[in-house]
Amino acid sequence: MVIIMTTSVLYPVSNSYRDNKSLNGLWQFKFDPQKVGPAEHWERGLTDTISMPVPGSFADLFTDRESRDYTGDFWYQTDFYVPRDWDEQTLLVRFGSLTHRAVIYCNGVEITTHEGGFLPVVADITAAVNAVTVNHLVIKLNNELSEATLPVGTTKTLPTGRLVAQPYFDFFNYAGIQRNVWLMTLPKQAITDFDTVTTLQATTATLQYHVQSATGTITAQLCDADGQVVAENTGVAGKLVVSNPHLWQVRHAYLYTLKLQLQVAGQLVDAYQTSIGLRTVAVHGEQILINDEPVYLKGYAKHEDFDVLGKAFNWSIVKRDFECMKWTNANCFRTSHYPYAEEWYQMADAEGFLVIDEVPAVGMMQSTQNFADAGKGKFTHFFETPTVPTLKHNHITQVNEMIQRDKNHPCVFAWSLFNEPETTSTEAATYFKDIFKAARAADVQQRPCTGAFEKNSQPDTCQVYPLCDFICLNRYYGWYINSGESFDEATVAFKAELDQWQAKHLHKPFVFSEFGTDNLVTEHKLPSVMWSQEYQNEFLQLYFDIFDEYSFIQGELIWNFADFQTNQGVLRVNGNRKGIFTRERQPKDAAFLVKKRWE
Ligand code: BDP
Repeated sequence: MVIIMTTSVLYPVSNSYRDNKSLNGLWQFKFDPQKVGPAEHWERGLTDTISMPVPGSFADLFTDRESRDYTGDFWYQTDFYVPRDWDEQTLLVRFGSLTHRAVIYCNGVEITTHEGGFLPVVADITAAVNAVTVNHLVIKLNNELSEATLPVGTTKTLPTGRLVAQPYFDFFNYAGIQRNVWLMTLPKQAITDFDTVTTLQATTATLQYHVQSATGTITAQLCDADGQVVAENTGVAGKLVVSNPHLWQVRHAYLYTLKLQLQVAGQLVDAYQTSIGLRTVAVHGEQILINDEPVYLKGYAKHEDFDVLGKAFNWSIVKRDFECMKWTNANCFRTSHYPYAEEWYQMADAEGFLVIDEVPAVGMMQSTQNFADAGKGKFTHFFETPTVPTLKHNHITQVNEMIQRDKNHPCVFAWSLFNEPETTSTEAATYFKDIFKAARAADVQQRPCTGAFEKNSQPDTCQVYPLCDFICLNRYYGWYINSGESFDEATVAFKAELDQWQAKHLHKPFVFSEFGTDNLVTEHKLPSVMWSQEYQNEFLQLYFDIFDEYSFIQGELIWNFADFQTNQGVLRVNGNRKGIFTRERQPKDAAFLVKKRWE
């Protein structure tokens, strides 16, 4: 499916035709618990504000509980001038994300709205800006959860009238302007989007490209890492054929630069350049193939999460996480449970990491302890509720936006379309048929589509797994069930399930997309007990041994890369402690076990 755009979500670049300026910094901020902002015309300019860093998640910056747990409307403002030489161009403000929904105003005029907190929002402010005087950019945000929006949850009103988020998912509901903000130009006649598909021949690779732009002539060049042009073509669509190509290989990335230019009436009017990796992805029988070679996935399901920062984008965290992942010899991660900031994928492209890119469809079971209930057979008729049509619309929109944003990254080799929904009803099957259909229609590369299944999704009951190209299982035998003194049961129960999957002869790869135990760095015990580091090691070893017995298991992504913040509860010790690394990114004992296995 081709998405027609009035603007462009392409990541900002600068060249002779395009310029941009970061709007990151200290913004003005105000909570609006009574939701009086629109009636009092806060869009014209905020008063009585406090300062707030952008990018930032507001929650952990405060010292009082009310502000940390604030749920409802909140407003941001920054003021800016337009550089003098930026006239005659389209002016865009581009947010990496606005969590979870936003209305954008420029100089008091509503520009656009957006639903969904983990994908870019672009506002065309050309008609609203003052060329010479100061401009006011005001954003109204809202972080309430509902069963009609992603990620799924509810919002509770306390007796005091305060709203609090009740996520049906297991991570803190961080919100705010959490990613980079750019003021940027787009030429009036511009390149607005492009897609690419690689195919491999005996000694050549062909990059088929297709550009969306204003009417004109497109030239496409592919340059190698030394800047030499290795292939060239003219036309909105065409082929760039590379002899003796350097392929983008797992953990041995090679990136070319794709340079696109637009000419109108003989004049060069726009250019766009980006890194491109030449690689193919396929699923064949029980194997996942990258460049026709089988790959076994080793790595983690992650979160965007850090002390104080919450979910705020920060290059140093990205860098440290990749260094830690490389140190353990990992080659893959899943962006559980939402698309991450775009810069994560840029680094994954450069480092040769495989990424399973996940849409924020998490919490599709009415439970605030979903993670524990999932293993115990709870069923809530989630897909039979009246909000499902609206939810489905939002889900499909976000699948489209995610694929639109990430389709040209070589690191992204699969789309994860959900995490742990109820899958045993015909309503669920109908719902997900449409989600998969949308994803397959949106991706010209036809990457494998999957989703992560919890324990209720068993071989004989799950109605959704046949839609998947490979099957991702989240399993906690030995933690939420068959744990502690019953640990011996875990092997029996786990293998019994795997035998059932095997007996189905699906000839599809299986990937363990989650498995792990909570543990505290302070806890050591011989013999092990739950929450000790020894227990985590024994649990992981048990899983590794079992994985090695089944040929259809083609990957192991541990839950979780690092400890992370969640809502409070008796099952959480200031967050989820299943990290192989601490929240500060230092290794727990298990990190050494994992490093050795993946060597
Ligand atoms: C799974 C969820 C994940 C949780 C994890 C856990 O997919 O979000 O954090 O369990 O309980 O059910 O640690």
